Amino acid sequence: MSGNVSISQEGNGKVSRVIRMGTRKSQLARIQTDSVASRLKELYPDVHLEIVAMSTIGDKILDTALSKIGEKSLFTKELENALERNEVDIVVHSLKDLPTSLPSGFTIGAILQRENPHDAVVLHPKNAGLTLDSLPEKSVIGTSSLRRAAQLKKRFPQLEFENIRGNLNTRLKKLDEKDDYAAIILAAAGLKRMGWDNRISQILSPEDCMYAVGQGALAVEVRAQDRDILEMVSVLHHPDTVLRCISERAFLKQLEGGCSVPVAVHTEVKGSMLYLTGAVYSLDGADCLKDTMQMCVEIDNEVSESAQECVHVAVTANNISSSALDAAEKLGMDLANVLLNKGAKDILTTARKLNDAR
Ligand code: DPM
Repeated sequence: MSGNVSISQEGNGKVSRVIRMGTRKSQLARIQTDSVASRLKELYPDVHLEIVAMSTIGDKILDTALSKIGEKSLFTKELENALERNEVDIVVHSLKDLPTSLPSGFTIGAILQRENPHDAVVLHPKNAGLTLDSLPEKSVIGTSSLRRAAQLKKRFPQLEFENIRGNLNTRLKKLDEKDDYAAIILAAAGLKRMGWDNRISQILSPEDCMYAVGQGALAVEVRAQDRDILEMVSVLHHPDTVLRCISERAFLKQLEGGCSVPVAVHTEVKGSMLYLTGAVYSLDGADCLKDTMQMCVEIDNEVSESAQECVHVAVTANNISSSALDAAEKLGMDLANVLLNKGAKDILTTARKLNDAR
């Protein structure tokens, strides 16, 4: 291996490669980066890993709802700048924070096995034992996700929904130390990674709230031209997760949705079948278009030649059957087209306008 990989001389005559991993400074980002680092360390004991922490615009603007900050790829831009300048070689993200198209020069070189992708209810300690069904009427639920609010407003009309911002630590603090929220909604995956499983009082079923595209999966972003690093991280790919997430991302991309639109999904792999349920909502959840489709994603042995490599919704997975990847991407696009034919564009355009005007 050669290319952009730096070499460090360890003084004992041994030469080892140095791989620098960029991360945001938040505790969750650090934990996620460390978990990928330890996987890489197991797989490549000779590699020297360095972790470079930086803050991003998203971390600095803590008081504005995510869906109202115009900047796309809020949490990823500064890290990508560092990748581009060769200051780091690898950046670990929550896949759901990565847009369906990346700026040219970047690709997702690995998608790791998905954690629980569902959303979870975290209660104010005074409400211990209650559920969204049994909380008192007009209880305030904290979430800044248009997707969560839309689905839950429809399902639990007796509750009220308000924005809450900040990283996970800040949100839990706001919940526990004030009396503003009866409960907040967060991804189960983030809570688990932080070691806060014990705060999960309820996991929301798909009937209550479907998850965001890519939720619960970690992604490794690299320079698209960096063959060595791409090959190195590709062994981290979890094939079922990759197929599910490619169909979800293709669905979102075809709808022209960003990371803050009321779009939700649910996917399953059973045998060689991939099932995708996708939905779009008005902000109050009253309008909803939802459908399910499936596709055969049988893994044949025809793995694409790395020379003529293919990228699916910004993901490079040369070690997974290209026909399976193509099928997953087609499934997402087909389902989006079904919803677009039923008027999904109007629902999303109206939702976007109303949200911008708030
Ligand atoms: C995106 C959304 C949120 C994050 C929108 C959504 C939640 C925003 C909010 C795209 N990114 O889910 O509808 O609640 O104000 C984010 C979290 C994780 C990754 C935190 C969370 C951890 C889970 C994971 C923020 N990004 O959703 O509770 O790795 O999937």
